[in-house]
Amino acid sequence: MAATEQELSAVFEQTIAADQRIEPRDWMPEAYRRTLIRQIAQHAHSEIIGMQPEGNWILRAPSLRRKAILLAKVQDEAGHGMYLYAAAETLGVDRAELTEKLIANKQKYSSIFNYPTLSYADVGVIGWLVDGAAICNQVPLCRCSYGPYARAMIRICKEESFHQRQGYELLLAMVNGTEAQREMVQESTNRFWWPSLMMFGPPDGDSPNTRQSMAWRIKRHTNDELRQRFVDMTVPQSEALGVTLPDPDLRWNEERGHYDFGEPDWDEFKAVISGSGPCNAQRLAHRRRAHENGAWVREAARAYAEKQTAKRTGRVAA
Ligand code: BYC
Repeated sequence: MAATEQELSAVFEQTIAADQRIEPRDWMPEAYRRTLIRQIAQHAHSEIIGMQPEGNWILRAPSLRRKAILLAKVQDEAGHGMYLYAAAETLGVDRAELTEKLIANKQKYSSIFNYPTLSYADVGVIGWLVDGAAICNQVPLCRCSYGPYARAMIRICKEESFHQRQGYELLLAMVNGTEAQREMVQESTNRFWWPSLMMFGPPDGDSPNTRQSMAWRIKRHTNDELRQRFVDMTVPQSEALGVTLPDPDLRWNEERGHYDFGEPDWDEFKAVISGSGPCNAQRLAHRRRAHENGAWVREAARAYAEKQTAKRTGRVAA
């Protein structure tokens, strides 16, 4: 006799409570599937759109070495997008459908990529702060309850650590260079600090998804917990670089054993995630153009796959 929905739901809850993984063939509540598709799609889109701000500097990298490093990093982001679209596909969606939703502005991507990259120091600061924030947020996702997402995150996190270090190494070179280079690093840090804090999402009190995602062990920490962890980790790094973080309220709180810090501008955050950030229109237009220009590649790949299948099965391709 087939199990009832109640029995299937009990097995699901037990699996979560025992800290085991839910796999694609397992029964799962529709809302769990929908939440994962939303988060993984948003994450995949972020990796793909995230190629644009840094890609902007590949042709203007100051040396062959810097160009090779930046090329490798941007290529890694494309790879991360691919692993994540593959993880989303295990939930019964198609990556073509997700891309259509992205370019139709129906699915989100990380707010951080709607800010411009105005100087080469931004490449270092993105590695240091943006990839640093990404690591803080993503390491706990390696223990997410959904198997394919958790496994994709393990590899992604290893590569993100390299990205963070390349950013920090670039900044170390710049702060040990000329006064103009040090100023570039400070100016870039001033622009990216607050948007980096916003990457963790709204404050817990305004986060509609956190409670349920924590109960399902998709998220392991709240947005505010991870933001605090990021600040605590980053302040000593800023001191080592000799860079000031643009927050007059930032100070060590002996009692809490954490840094206190100011409130990001949540109105700015809301504007950016609802499409009115400095680069939203530009990022989506670029992605749309790349999708249209790539139509012939998808067509060729499809024709090739059909030919291979026809060869294997002895049928002639239509
Ligand atoms: N930007 O209830 P909440 C990278 C949305 S890629 C835009 O807290 P949740 C990298 C949220 O989707 C980094 N939207 O949501 C790549 C929700 O909207 P909907 C990407 C945001 O899901 C290239 C609403 O606000 N990382 O590192 O529980 C180069 C309410 O929020 C943002 C990931 O995607 C935001 N910052 O928590 C370099 C990590 N924050 O869908 C680096 C995976 C919130 O209800 N994602 N929203 O309309 C997560 O961990 C979680 O989804 C979040 C948000 C913590 C981001």
